[in-house]
Amino acid sequence: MDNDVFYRELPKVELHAHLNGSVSAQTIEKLISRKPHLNIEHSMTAIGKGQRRTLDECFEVFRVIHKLVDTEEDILMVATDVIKEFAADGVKYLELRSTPREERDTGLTKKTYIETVIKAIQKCKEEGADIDVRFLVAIDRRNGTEVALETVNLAEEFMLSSDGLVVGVDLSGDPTVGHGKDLLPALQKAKNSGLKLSLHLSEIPSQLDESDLLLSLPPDRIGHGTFLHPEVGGSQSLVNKVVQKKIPIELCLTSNVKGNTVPCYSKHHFKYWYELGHPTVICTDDKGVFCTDLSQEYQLAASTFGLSHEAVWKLSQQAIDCIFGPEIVKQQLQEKWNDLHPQLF
Ligand code: 6MZ
Repeated sequence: MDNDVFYRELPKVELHAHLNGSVSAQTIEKLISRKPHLNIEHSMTAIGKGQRRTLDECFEVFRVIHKLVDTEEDILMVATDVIKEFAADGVKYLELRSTPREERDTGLTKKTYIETVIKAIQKCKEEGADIDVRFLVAIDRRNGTEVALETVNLAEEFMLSSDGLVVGVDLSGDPTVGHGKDLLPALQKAKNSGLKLSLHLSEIPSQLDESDLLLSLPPDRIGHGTFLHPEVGGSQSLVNKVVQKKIPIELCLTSNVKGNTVPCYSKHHFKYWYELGHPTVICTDDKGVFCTDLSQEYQLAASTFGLSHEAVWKLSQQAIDCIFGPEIVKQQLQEKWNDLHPQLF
């Protein structure tokens, strides 16, 4: 089987995808044509092949995309397109995450924001897309204690009313801004109410205290964890906590290379955690901004670290254990993987 076809056909689980970072070039074009007065060009919303930016510059890109996505209609289109694109890439289970925003000019509220994402998920299901989608409500770390609590309250409300579609909370945003200690009460509240937690941890150096504090919750999954291990200035005690609690790590190779937090693919911390035998899940982070897709991320991991097709299969199958969806969904996904295995090998 052709190598590209193998990766496309490989059934995959995507657990770390920010909605507005995942908007494809085609959808950006549609948004630009809706809002020509903004004078936004596609080059301002994506980081192309071979290009690298600082994390700061990446966050500027998100601000541009947010200007383009500021109505319910935009969110419905963006979320529907993103879900269908993941499905077309062979993703069978997707956990999307997004930060609810309010926009005074358009009347968008945080509540209608979440409702609209849920509507998009239901619409894709009704239209027969071969993908199970769940939603994580994101807390932007720069907004502090009060907003974090408000976000968790909303997430709790939707966990009860969304037919199981809202399954957790994400902590993300510019890692140079704010401190986890201010967000701890909100995260603890979310956990107590049964929401799962996926937290961006140690995405940049010098967050060791914060990571130690947040690991005490503990989170159910870690995003990036780039600087947790001692080889890059982290600590053995942090690694021990992650390993003892078996907390899966979501790893996004291209995002970290293009955002300049790792020097090159071969130095990516995938190697460290994979060799430890620790549960790692390959993800895209922001497939639109970083111009990638999940098939390509698996292929890059395999070619960089010499993984066989069997090893890649195991990696994609092992991701099923790390989802926040219920046990029954895990069983259904395992069956799907078992059915598809003979077609690939
Ligand atoms: C931290 C990130 C991120 O929420 O508007 N986001 N947070 N590190 C990253 N690494 C590159 N990539 C994306 O999607 C965009 C938002 O997701 C978070 C940021 O808060 C960004 O504003 P939503 O759908």
